[in-house]
Amino acid sequence: MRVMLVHPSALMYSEIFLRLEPLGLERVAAAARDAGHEVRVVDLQVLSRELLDRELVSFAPEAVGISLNYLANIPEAIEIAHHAKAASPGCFVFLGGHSVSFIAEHVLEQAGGAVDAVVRGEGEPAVEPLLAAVRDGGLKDVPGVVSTEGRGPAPKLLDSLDSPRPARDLMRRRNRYFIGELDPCASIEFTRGCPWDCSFCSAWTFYGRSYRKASPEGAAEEMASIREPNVFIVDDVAFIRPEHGHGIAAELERRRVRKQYYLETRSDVLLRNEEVFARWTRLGLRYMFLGMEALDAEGLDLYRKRVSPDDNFKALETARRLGIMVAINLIVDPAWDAERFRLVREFALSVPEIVHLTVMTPYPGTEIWHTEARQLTTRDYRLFDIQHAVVPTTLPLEEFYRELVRTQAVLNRKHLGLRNAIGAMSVLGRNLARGQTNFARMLWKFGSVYNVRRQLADHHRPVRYELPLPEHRATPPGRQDLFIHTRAASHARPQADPEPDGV
Ligand code: B12
Ligand code: SF4
Repeated sequence: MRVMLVHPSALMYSEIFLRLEPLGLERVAAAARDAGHEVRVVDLQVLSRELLDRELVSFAPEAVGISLNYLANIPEAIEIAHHAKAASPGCFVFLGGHSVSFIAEHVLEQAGGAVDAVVRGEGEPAVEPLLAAVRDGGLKDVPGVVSTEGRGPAPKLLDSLDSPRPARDLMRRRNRYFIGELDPCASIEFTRGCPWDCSFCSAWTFYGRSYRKASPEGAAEEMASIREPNVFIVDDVAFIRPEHGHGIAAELERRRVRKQYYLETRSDVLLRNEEVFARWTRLGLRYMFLGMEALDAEGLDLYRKRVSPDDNFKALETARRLGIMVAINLIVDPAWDAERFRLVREFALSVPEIVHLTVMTPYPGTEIWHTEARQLTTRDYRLFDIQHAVVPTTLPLEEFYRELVRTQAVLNRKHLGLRNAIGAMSVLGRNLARGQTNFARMLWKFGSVYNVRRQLADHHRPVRYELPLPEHRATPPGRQDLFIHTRAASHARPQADPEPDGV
């Protein structure tokens, strides 16, 4: 069967800093190809809409799958689905990915016949039986699939992360993937899932709090096959298990693989496993994203982060000592007043790290969705990108955005201050010499993306598709009710103790 897989365009507010390869879609592409299908991938983060429209006609796909990790992309995906049906009559259109898994039935209905099925959970084990059912019938028996025939059996977890390898060879314009000065940059996955349970996050609910690891040999072999000199490790929390981090490092050392790396982890993991991170700096680890989320114990408790402010600050010292450049994330509470923003600016200017701000946003699949969703001020999918306020702000909205943009601008100026600008210029020179322009574009884009008028105007666009509200319940749902993958339904056994204290 001719299968076309599509990733929607990048969200403007994240495109400033990064644009990365859609690893999940590449793995689904590999699984479909392994099942004997002819597969083409169109990533609208780096390819034009005109190209997609042309290829929908010239390739005439019999099935079109669209990736929906991000809620904000849902209206665009529905629009692409309508277009695919018109351009390639009779083609079967399906959606899959993180966000759509939590609201599958709703999106299916909203698409008004343009979408035939939604895959909940991991795509690799679902795609072969799904495409077979498209040909032979029996959609309602495919695990993880929701269609007009109803909801199929519970989704299955992949047996092993070692295969299928992402179909990187199917991607075009790979030189457009970058993160900051790591330009160009590929991505890789060492582990899947997270054993913690932060209240604002759906990474743990998607995988039913399971945690799986690729084999060190498999991970190193895949790394060695990557052409790019820079790699983003997509794991939610890197190197939770020190022996796993050491195992991959040993395999990379043996193969003499050297690249520059960017990863995300937690303060307590960095403190506990400092030696692993130190070993990885010798292999090329340069940047680290630490989800600090709040500066005070009260905020950390509220998000159930299970770390103390003290650990967070100790982790920063450790990273500095190791020579790793850290980007810290802080969650902006819509209840913040001007004084609170001022304090954050003061903090951000007092540390050498990059400080990144995201606005607290209840997402389907998170615990806060069930406690906060009833006070949503908007249900426009496009505003659920953690850069807009979707629940009431204490400050009038315009002032809230003024403070937010002012804080973002202070942070941006700090990173592009004279000393950093000189550093940036040398990186820029090196990248331009290699024909890589992503980092250069990033440096000049900030003002056009982050501005109060634009953010406010985003709230006044006509809304065609809206998020559903959580169903009303007398008592809040239990944790298992939030899970997409439940362990009983999985044929792969999670490999780690799911209790954070035990990892
Ligand atoms: C790596 C990552 C990124 C990367 C790469 C994104 C990319 N281009 O793919 C970067 C850093 C760029 C990024 C950015 C953002 N991210 Co992000 N990201 C992740 C992270 C940590 C892992 C995703 C990943 O690659 N996993 C590994 C691959 C193999 O799995 P996967 O992508 O989920 O794919 C599997 C399934 O979803 C499914 N699937 C996926 N696509 C398809 C398609 C079809 C047809 C089918 C059948 C199945 C299918 O099958 C795949 C294989 O099993 C997730 C958290 C998580 N654990 O999921 C957050 C996450 C997806 N991100 C999130 C957010 C909020 C963002 C940002 C909006 C943050 C911001 N404002 O800066 C931006 C927006 C990016 C954009 N669209 O422009 C949220 C999503 C929230 C939501 N409900 O919308 C998540 C869940 C994090 C969280 N803790 O809440 N992100
Ligand atoms: S530790 Fe990170 S990935 Fe895990 S639940 Fe918390 S925020 Fe999500």
